[in-house]
Amino acid sequence: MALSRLSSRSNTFLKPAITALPSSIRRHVSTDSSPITIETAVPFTSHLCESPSRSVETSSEEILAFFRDMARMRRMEIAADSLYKAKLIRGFCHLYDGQEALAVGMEAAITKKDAIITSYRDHCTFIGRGGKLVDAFSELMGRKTGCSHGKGGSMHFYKKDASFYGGHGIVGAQIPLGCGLAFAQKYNKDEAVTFALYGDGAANQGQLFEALNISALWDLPAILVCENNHYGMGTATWRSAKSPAYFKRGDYVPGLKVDGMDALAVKQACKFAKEHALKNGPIILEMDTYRYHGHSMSDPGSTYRTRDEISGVRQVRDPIERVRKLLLTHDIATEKELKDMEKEIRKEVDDAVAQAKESPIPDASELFTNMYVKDCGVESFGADRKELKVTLP
Ligand SMILES: Cc1ncc(C[n+]2csc(CCOP(=O)(O)OP(=O)(O)O)c2C)c(N)n1
Ligand SMILES: [Mg+2]
Repeated sequence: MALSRLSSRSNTFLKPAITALPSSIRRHVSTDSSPITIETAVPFTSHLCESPSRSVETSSEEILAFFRDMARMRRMEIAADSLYKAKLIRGFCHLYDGQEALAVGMEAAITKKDAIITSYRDHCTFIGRGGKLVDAFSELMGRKTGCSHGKGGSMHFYKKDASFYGGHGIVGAQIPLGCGLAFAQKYNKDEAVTFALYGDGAANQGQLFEALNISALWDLPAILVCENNHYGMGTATWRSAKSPAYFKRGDYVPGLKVDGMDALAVKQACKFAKEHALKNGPIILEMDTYRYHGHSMSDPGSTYRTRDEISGVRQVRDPIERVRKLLLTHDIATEKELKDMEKEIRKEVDDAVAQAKESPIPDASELFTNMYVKDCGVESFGADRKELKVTLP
């Protein structure tokens, strides 16, 4: 079973291929962008294409940024958990802790001209695109200053100026939308690609195969990223998928299986996929990852998997701890420096929560705006078709 393989993995991860930091430049690393090459611990597995090199070019500056960005995402999700329990966040709320390497690794390989579209598990993707913590918390609490003006909530974050197209609640619906974005990019000769993210559960949806067909037929620059966190709600992949080799399930579409808990491997795969997609059309990236929280806030996440399984992944594969180890073994930062950074992040998150709480809730007059194209004259009725009748603005 996939998960026993995961937990038994050795933790000799991220072995350095070259240790290129002379001792004289080991401090002041946050501004050091000189190249370091790190070899990924887990090889890529490919389907109908070559594999990218396991030697990933990076820098102390980038590794430190991975640490800071992932620690910020983790802290944000923990704060969201508390706000939900305090009933300040209502409705659905799906957390991303455990999967952070995907959000940071992907961003390290692409630009804001490249589009991203994802499912309801979207908080960290928004932050990765450059979204502000305060905009995220405001949205979560339904406030006016939220990234969707408080109307979307947890599942519908957007960031138009960074080509982030949401935040979608219908499982798999973002896949054909993402392929449509890729169609527009090709049509407009943008030289950009779209990353459409979906889960292992969504991978069983028919619309994935329809979208793949037309994308492959028209060589669209679509990168379909299956975030295989091994569960769709409470259903393990071995119970839902005849073939759990999601990277191969595009049949005639090339694919790559990637250690999705390793930010550097994710970056390497996304860089490879972007070059491939611009030249040849779609590709599937299966990211082997794990979510620590339950499916959503209403799921304790411990009835269909053991606590030992969760703590095993935390101990051996945690994306933040891997980067911490890398920073320490390469003498890029000390334990104290990293702890201090985490303290600063905690304060940054607390301040953003406090600021978001100050934001007002949207006006009642906003109830019917941003729903339809303006001036269509569409009428909306209440349940009895009498009490509430309004012509949409
Ligand atoms: C069309 C549709 N069917 C069912 C649901 C209910 N539902 C919400 S999330 C989910 C599981 C999806 O799992 P996966 O694709 O693995 O994504 P993950 O939550 O693990 O990120 C289901 C069945 C839905 N939102 N939409
Ligand atoms: Mg899943």
